Amino acid sequence: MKRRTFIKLSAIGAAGMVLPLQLEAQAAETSLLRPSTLITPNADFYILQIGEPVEMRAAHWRLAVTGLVDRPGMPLRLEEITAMDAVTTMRTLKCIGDPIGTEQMSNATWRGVRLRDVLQKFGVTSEAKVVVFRCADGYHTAIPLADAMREETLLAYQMNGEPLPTAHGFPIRLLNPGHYGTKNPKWIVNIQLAAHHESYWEKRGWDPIASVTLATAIGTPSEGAKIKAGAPYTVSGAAFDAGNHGGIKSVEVSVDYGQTWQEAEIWAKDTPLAWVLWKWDWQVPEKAEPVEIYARATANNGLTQDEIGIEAEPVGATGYHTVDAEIVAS
Ligand SMILES: Nc1nc2c(c(=O)[nH]1)N[C@H]1C(S)=C(S)[C@@H](COP(=O)(O)O)O[C@H]1N2
Ligand SMILES: [Mo]
Repeated sequence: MKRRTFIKLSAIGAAGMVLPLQLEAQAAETSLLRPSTLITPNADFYILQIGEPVEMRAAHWRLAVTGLVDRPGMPLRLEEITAMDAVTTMRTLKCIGDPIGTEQMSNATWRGVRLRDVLQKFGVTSEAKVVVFRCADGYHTAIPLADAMREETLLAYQMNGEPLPTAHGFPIRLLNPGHYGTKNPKWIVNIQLAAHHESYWEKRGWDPIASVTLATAIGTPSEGAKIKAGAPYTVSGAAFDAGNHGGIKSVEVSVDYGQTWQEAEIWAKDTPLAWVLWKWDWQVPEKAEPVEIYARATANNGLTQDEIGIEAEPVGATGYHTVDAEIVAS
């Protein structure tokens, strides 16, 4: 895992070495919020796809818009798309396959055009019900026409001020608000209006809707961390609902198995389509003992995360994130 800064020390066998190393790691970790920035740098943004990334050359790339359209036309060149009205906005992407609390969630500022502006150039017929995206790596996925027509649904060509990196779909990817990564295809080469389509991951049992659920991930401490007794410690992380429940209202932390909850401070936020970052300053008790840290989010529509979770497959994981840590004598 590329962004893990701390190597877990539990594997170290020589008893004499363990203590000093653990304390060093704990001291450093105390000052580190994870995620530490609202915007994930491109080099740290998670990457996920069915095969190898595809290197496409802008000069050769074309976007064909086909199927149930009123005015079939020439495929679009990249310059034609970048010449259109642009939108710059923050968006978090998250993988549907993630267990609660993992790192396949990142946030960037993207620039692109509204998908509906592109579709309207070709005219959508009344028989069209879905928009199918075919990608250069063989991936394909469809979204309902109503989602495609949302003002926030974008074809992005820039990420954090740079041309979309190859790994993230150069030259063009979809940003589909409210939906997991599966519905945000990269390396798009064809957009097809259709009556029906069975997408790559649906054929393999995953949810065709892929709507993001309310969730929180604890970034610090990480699993197995040693926390110094009697000292201040900052628990921190990210929460996200992709706007599906009105955005994140609050995040709470529990260090007593969910009996009592403390409100965390939301210290970074932007649009509901981006994650919020939160932290809670804990005065760690004197007693050395194992501790489980829980975090849960409440959305603006009043929904609070449930303790009982479900596995990621097929609709995305739910439940609190819990981290097992240990309070150690200082
Ligand atoms: N062309 C293509 N697009 C794709 C995929 C893929 O395999 N091929 N995987 C999807 C999945 S499952 C996720 S989680 C996101 C990840 O986007 P990222 O790699 O930019 O973080 O890409 C989505 N778009
Ligand atoms: Mo994913």
